[in-house]
Amino acid sequence: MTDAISLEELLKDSPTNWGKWGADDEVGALNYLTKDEVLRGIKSVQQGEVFTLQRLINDPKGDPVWPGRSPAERTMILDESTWDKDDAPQFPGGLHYADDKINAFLQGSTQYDALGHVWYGGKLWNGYDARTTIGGMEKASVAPIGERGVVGRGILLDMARFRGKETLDKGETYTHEDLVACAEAQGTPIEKRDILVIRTNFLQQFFDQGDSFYEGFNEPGLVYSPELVQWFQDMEIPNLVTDTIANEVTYDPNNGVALVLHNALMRNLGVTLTEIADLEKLASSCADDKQYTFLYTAAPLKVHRATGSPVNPVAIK
Ligand code: UVW
Repeated sequence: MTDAISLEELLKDSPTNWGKWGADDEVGALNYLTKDEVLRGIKSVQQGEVFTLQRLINDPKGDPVWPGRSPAERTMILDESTWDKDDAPQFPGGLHYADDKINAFLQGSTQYDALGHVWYGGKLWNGYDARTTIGGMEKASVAPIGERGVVGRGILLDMARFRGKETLDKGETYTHEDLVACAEAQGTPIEKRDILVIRTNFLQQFFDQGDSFYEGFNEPGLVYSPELVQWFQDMEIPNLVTDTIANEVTYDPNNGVALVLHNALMRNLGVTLTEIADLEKLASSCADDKQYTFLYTAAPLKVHRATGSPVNPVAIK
């Protein structure tokens, strides 16, 4: 522990949406994605071009994960060699087949965080008691997000290109004002209820640097300010998607606190977080044709009481 200010103190005047969508709500700001928002997203489709935003699980080049997590392990259970053995399962007609399983952190690849994934002060999203996390998320697990699905207008904010860099640097920050300026420079302003999809290309450094990537781990990203939180609230942002492991600067340079926005945005406002997205193909296409908006669709796996789940979001331009 450091002597950094506590999240409770730092965020004591920060807005919350607890109770706004009812005492039982588990999907938070996704409630902003009404039918009209789905239709607004569909209106942004102009070319019929499809981009999948998930990183390969078990990438031969490595899987970037939050420190302390490990990449998925895939184990082959059945393959043709199974039938070299006398005790192989026999099926009428001579059927053979392949089966495998993975042992994976549910947040070990492109993923949705459950709204209850982080907390402080003993309370999760919507005021649920943190003890409801024990042994599995009784409240605000990822399953209700999977059940609902996420569909709306997405807007790519290519912060790396905007800053003229191949990748943002370790610990580099940007604010909501930078997002607005990036959108203006790209020629398409951010609208209320847009799903923000922010590119830093920071994980390129994981592939370039190998294990030394984790030395002094401090990802670039959005940095907390009361004005930024109010902007998310006023803009009714439902979902923040990035290509980093944890969507925000890991340690706030102003106070040293870890993952402030996970708390100010997700725990307090109910903004869903999508992490480790692969935005490279989408971003090159947007840079080529200058169309930065698209229909964004995603649904994490419905895993009972889980804190998060892998996802393969689809953007359609
Ligand atoms: C943590 O909350 C620690 O990580 P993430 O949001 O990346 O799953």
